[in-house]
Amino acid sequence: MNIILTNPRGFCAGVKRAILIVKNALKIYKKTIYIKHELVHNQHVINEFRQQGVVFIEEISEIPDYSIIVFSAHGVSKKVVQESIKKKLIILNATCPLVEKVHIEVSKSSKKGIETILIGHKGHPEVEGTIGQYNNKKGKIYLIESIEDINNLSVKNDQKLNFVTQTTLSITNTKNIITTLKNKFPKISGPNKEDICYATTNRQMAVRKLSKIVDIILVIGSKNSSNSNRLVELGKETGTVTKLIDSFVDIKKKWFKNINYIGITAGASAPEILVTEVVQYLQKIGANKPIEMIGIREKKVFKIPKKILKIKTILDNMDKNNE
Ligand code: 0CN
Ligand code: SF4
Repeated sequence: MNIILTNPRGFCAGVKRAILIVKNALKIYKKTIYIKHELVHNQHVINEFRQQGVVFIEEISEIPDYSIIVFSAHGVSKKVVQESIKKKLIILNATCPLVEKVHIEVSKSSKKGIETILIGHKGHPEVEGTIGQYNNKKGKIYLIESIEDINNLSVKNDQKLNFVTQTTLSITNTKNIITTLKNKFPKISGPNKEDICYATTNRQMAVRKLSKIVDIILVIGSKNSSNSNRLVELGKETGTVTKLIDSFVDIKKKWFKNINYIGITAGASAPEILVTEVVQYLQKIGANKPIEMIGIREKKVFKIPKKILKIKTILDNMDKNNE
């Protein structure tokens, strides 16, 4: 059995930034760090932070006034920000800048009262946060998940209409939805392509390439990770057996009967340690040394908020002086 490791895979710039924010917060603050929702949708990451005393919550009302709150990479609604300010919380915003970009667009449309269509998955925290940027009663934000939803959609003014998308959708599905949307509402404006982020795009392109050479694909990612699920869907669409696993523990030996090539990828929130463990497991049951597939090199880095950077620099300098 041969193992092919896809590139790029695993952590994106937004996830790295979110994790760095919490790691620094743990060093800086001596109080409990609360995180609204899972910082990123990965069980391994969440459990590690839990072990360090981080508390995950869903509602701002669950925590005491003056607490420290981190907003997850998926972003929050304006209402959540207002609630946090009202409770005098120290806010550390780990929303990915690429999600923030979509928030700004919706916020602008909201101010102008321009109706907005959001393409995304109902119930996903990013979708809730994005919908929650629209607070103009004169306009409206509509959520659509599929082409069928467009058929049933009627807006008040189709001459002034805008669309945005969730960042972690399927590229091909979304393209089809946007084409249908533009056919129904020719005057609609929106991003040049869509708001799907670079990391989602690159990981999907890599899986498409991978599917041409392997017999089975293992996607490392948690069940609630949208971008990881889109990789599974894509693998299956190409006709390749594709499995979503949280870690090597989920692997079943029977998957590898008559299999020569195993492809491995990881969602944007899955740490590389999980890939290493899967490879080690597969080697233990007879696979060869893994081969890295050539792919796009991602250079994107997002800076952490100045508020954290400043305190961190002061603490680092104090450490140096005490050495
Ligand atoms: O798995 P994630 O935490 O989130 P979704 O793919 O479910 O949106 O990955 C980071 C992405 C973001 C925002
Ligand atoms: Fe940001 Fe994309 Fe990563 Fe989400 S998957 S955190 S939008 S870079």
